Amino acid sequence: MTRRKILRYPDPRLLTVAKPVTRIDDALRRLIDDMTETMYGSGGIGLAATQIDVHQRVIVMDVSQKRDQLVVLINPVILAAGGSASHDEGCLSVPGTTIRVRRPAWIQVQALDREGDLFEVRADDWEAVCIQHEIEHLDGIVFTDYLPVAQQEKLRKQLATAGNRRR
Ligand code: GNR
Ligand code: NI
Repeated sequence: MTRRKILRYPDPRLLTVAKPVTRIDDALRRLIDDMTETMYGSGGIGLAATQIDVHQRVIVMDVSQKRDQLVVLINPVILAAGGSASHDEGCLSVPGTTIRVRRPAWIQVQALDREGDLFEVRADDWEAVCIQHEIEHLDGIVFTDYLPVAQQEKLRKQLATAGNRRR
């Protein structure tokens, strides 16, 4: 397993729309292992393949306290959603920034697991927040899109210099 570099906003590669996975093979499972190591290694509760510059519809997440409940979602689809809730969200691609985002409070999701078997899960709380946040990454959306354009512009400038310093 290898920890991969996470793309930082405003990297234009974060705007790429990921393609559905068509083969679940060893190469894909290696990608999943790398994403898992990258997520745990950086302390995130989720990671979309987009964030490591791989534009396939793959998500890993673990919202458990003990960090021992890994969930892999391949080609995830939201079948139903309801309610409404706001949470302060963070993003590994936008370090040091939290944004309050209002989203459906629960979702019913269908996806393939790492063996290629279809499963469904009803998610709420942080799990629902995380899955929606990750699916947006797969669609080329970053949560900064929820900010007014003037604030997006300001943040882009701040992070462009902060990011360069860290590299
Ligand atoms: O680690 C993460 N924490 C988080 C907190 C609140 C809402 C969403 C998230 S996802 C984020 C990891 C990440 O950037 N995934 O794309
Ligand atoms: Ni994110």
